Amino acid sequence: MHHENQLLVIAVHLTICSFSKLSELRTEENENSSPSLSYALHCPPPPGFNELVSHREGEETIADEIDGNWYSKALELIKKDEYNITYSEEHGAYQSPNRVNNIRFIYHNDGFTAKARDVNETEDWFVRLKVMSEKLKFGHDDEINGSKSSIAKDNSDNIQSSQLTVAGNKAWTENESMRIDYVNTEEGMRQDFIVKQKPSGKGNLRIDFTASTKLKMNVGADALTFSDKNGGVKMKYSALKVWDANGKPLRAYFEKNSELRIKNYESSKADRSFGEEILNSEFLILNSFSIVVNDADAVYPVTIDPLSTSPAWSAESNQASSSFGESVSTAGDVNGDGYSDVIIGATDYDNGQTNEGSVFVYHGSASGLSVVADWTAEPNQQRASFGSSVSTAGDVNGDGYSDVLIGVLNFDNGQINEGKISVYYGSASGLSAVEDWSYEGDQDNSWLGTSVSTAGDVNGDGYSDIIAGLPNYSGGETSEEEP
Ligand SMILES: [Ca+2]
Ligand SMILES: [Ca+2]
Ligand SMILES: [Ca+2]
Ligand SMILES: [Ca+2]
Repeated sequence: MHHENQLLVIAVHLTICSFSKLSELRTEENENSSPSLSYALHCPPPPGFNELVSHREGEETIADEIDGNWYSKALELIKKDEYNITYSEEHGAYQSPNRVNNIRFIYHNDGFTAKARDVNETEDWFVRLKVMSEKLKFGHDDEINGSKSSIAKDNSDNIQSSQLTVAGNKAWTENESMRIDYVNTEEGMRQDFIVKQKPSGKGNLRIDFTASTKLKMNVGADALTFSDKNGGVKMKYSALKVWDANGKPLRAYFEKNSELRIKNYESSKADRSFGEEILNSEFLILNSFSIVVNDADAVYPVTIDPLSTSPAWSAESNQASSSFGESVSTAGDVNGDGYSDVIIGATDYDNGQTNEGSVFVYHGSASGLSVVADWTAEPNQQRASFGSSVSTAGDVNGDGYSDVLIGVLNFDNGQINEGKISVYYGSASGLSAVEDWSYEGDQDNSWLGTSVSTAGDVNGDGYSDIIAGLPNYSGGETSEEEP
């Protein structure tokens, strides 16, 4: 099999169906010397799928039955949902990507870690921001400088032991003295400290923090910036706004306390899982700083509200936020209610893994399509490009419910960027939570799943077949699995 312009055909066994190998076909229209791979799923014939829409590179066609208004609304919601804070089993922490700022925030009870959303050779930094000391330490200047123990006593219930609660793009943690709110939006990640009661003593209200990082922390009155050795600002902790219970603005500023360099720092296991391993030759800098608030005439509670952003990235941010590399198709009728459903692939969607991709299915109804997805799936593999192509599969298992095909262009499982196609079966309640059938490229850079579609009945045996593009397949025998 050394001819480049072949349509490679493989018969794959699927337990509930029967199979036979399809004959090899030559395709005239195969441009770019790109063979395609066709998988035959020999199943009972699908109910008719004339409504197939395929969205290929260079084509912006959306089927007539997929309303353009609905589509743009659904995409807007997908983009917004990416800012949600979700628990990552893999990393054992809550996290949220922030595409516009190219930051991933990891949430802890006592603060957060910011790092590049897309970690690579040039974007590999982190800042771990923490409310200082074993106990939440805040109070007035004179107490900080005088008897520190009295402040600790005021806050016996420390913030580190309180639970982080998460809803959508918000998270919060709270004890008797303070509440910390997090809100992740395109604007940046906002962290609000709500100090419930006025600490005893005189002088300014002061909250102490540490910032551990390899970056250089620069302290200005109204901003902290963290920059690399070339002076490029990676993260900015700024837009410090403070107000009291009546909404009255209070004067506040950042103040640097000390800087401690730690050589041969070993990061914790949890930190390492986020790629925060620090080379032995490098220093970890433990910066200490305070937010100081003039609360002389303030009515408590007082809210302290800094914003975390990355100014360096903002030029490209709009572009970065505008595209996931979407693919869209009718999904057939995956829940058998008589209404056509729609499938959208967001190839670069980030839900814990950079550009893993995600797929969203929307059930049709008498009142049309909801912009809230009824079904989603994701690969939990960095840069897998799940949803690189999406399509109805017809009804490959003959149960009367439409099934869907999902291409996973850059999927790795033994081979790098081998790609995969996945099939999820429909049911009365919609698509399965986990894939029911899949096939891998099994060759480095074969990128199986560039395109997927139902082929109808290619060999006339009465069963629905699948075609999956395999742009870079090369070499001898195709792998064949036969019953
Ligand atoms: Ca339906
Ligand atoms: Ca994920
Ligand atoms: Ca089915
Ligand atoms: Ca493989």
